Amino acid sequence: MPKITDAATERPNPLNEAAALEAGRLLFAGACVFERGVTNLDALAPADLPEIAFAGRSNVGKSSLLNALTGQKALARTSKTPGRTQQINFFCLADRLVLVDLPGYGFARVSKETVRQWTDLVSLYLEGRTSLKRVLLLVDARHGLKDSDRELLKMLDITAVSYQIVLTKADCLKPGPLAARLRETEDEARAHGAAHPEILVTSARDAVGMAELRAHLAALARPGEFD
Ligand SMILES: Nc1nc2c(ncn2[C@@H]2O[C@H](COP(=O)(O)OP(=O)(O)OP(=O)(O)O)[C@@H](O)[C@H]2O)c(=O)[nH]1
Ligand SMILES: [Mg+2]
Repeated sequence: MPKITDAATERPNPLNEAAALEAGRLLFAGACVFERGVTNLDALAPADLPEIAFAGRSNVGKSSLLNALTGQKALARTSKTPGRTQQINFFCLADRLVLVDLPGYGFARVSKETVRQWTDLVSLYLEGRTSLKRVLLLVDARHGLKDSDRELLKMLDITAVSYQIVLTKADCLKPGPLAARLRETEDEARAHGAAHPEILVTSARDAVGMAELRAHLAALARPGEFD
C-alpha cells in the first residue's frame, strides 16, 4: 500500500488505508481502452497522462495482470507461447492513467536480432519518457529474480525511473515457499536505490493482491473528480 500512516502519530491509519483502497477501486471501475501498439517510438506522441509500465520476462504474466486489474479478460492478449507481446501496447484507464504493456524479455529461443530490437525499443522508452511514473517489474514467484531481470534493474537504476517489484502467479506456490521468495526478493531489492520498498504479491488467476495494486496505482494517477 502507499505509505498510509497517521501524519501526527506515524501509526498505521486504517481509515486512510480504506480510502486508498477505495480510490483504487474507483479508478479501475472506469473504462480501460486500448489506445495503440508501437514498435517504433518515432510514432509516439508525448503523453499528457501519467504512465505505468508493466515489465518482466516473457510469460511472467504481464498481460494477464493487466486484464485482472481492469477486470477485462481480453484487454491485453495473453498466451502460453512466450514472447507473444512484441510491441509496446498503451491502454488508457478512465482518462486518468495510461497502462503500458511492454514486450517480455529473457526468452531463450529468440534470435540476437530480436533481443537487440527489444533492448533498443524498451531502453529508449524507459530513458526518454518523462510521463513514466513507475515501472512494475513482474517476477514469477516460482522463479524469483533472474539475470535478465537484474539487467533491467540496472537500466532502471541508471535512468532513475522508480519501480516496484510485483511477484506473480502466487497461486502456484504454497505459503511457506512464497514467504521465503518474498523475503529473498526484498533482500535483493534493498540494494537498489530506485526500488519501491514494498513488494506486492499477486495472482491474476485468483485475483490476489489486485485491490492493493490498484490502490498503489491510484496514488499515481491524475486526480479524479472525487479526489
Ligand atoms: N497459475 C497462474 N498462471 C498465470 C497467472 N498469470 C498468468 N498466467 C499464465 O501464464 C502464461 C503467460 O501469461 P501472459 O499474461 O501472456 O504473460 P506475459 O508476461 O504477458 O507474456 P509475454 O507477452 O510473452 O511477455 C499464460 O498461460 C497465463 O495463463 C497467474 O496468476 N497464475
Ligand atoms: Mg504479454
